[in-house]
Amino acid sequence: MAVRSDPYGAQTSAFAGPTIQMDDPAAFAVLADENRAVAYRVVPDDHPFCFAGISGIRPGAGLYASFCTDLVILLGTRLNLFTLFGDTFNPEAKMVQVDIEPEEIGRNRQIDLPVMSDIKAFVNEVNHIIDQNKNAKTLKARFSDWISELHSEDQKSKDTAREQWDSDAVPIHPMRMAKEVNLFMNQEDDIVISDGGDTTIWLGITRTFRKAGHYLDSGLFGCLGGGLPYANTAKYLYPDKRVLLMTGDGSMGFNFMEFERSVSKQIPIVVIISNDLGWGMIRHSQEVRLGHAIDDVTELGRLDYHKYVEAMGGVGLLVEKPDEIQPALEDAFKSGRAACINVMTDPTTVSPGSIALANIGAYKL
Ligand SMILES: Cc1ncc(C[n+]2csc(CCOP(=O)(O)OP(=O)(O)O)c2C)c(N)n1
Ligand SMILES: [Mg+2]
Repeated sequence: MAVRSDPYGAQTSAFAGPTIQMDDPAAFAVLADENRAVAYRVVPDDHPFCFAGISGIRPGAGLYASFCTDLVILLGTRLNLFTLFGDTFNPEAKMVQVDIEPEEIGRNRQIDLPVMSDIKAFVNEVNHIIDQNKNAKTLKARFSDWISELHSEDQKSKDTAREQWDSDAVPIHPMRMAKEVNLFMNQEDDIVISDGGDTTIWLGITRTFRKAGHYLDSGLFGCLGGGLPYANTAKYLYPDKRVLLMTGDGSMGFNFMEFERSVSKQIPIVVIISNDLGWGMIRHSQEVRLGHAIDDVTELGRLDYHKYVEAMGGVGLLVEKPDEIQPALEDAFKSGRAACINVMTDPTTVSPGSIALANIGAYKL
């Protein structure tokens, strides 16, 4: 059995109350979603039944579970690009779709059991029935082999990715950078925002999501440039929470002057830039699809973003080696001022998102 909970289940009341209780009674394997745009995360990544994203690029057992499962329960989610419109699920699997909006049910794939409901009410009811029938133990036992199988796939997949997370390379591997950010931003209330192409992929496949509403990125439609305004707004609204934006250098350029607002309004956000000298995701997908990049339009060159921020009155830091990342984050947050950490990352590392973009035919040959 695989249950998928989704941030795009905007109809749920995930923000309004406690997260869905899935821990005890039901032997659900919960596949969290890759589409974190509005970050309605309802099941934390460190939940024992959460096996990471299902789009196939996040290390974990999500995709494996999607292929093997015989039952999929979609909770307030849409079958969109990230699941190839439902094709990543076992074609033989029975599909249950729970949604508060009836017109959402049955898009892109035939549904065996449609349920019109708020997903929180639905899951509470399921748990209630399991409690009433006292069959939590039986269910747990029945699915324990499946859960162990998923745990072992999860481990295997993460072991394969470890080389990139642990890379000591200079220029820095952006996945190592994402790992350092993830380690540092380890409090449940930390707000982490992502902007950029490959940068968002590296962070998205690394971040441990702990609480609904605490991770934001540009989501399915991928409109870049919102990161800095998101960060300012988040810190303005929640001054007691740590707010960090990890962004690509290109995306930083869209709204760079918003940094002046962070400084003059005394909004102490920390922005960490993966500076790969260009529009990485575009460059890489061109390389994969066309065999070469169109340099004229994908190269930005080396810009000293940290110095520009200093000139506006903020804190600027330059990082060129992986072990400098943690101290820089420490200094940036300690400063209590708006800060920019300019991290020089490897322009040649190609994210799985760039490969996917090349393969979905974004370029005509
Ligand atoms: C507003 C907007 N313009 C253009 C794009 C197309 N686009 C997707 S990824 C990307 C490259 C982003 O470069 P950068 O922010 O430096 O991140 P990197 O891929 O290098 O990590 C671009 C231009 C977009 N998604 N949104
Ligand atoms: Mg870039």
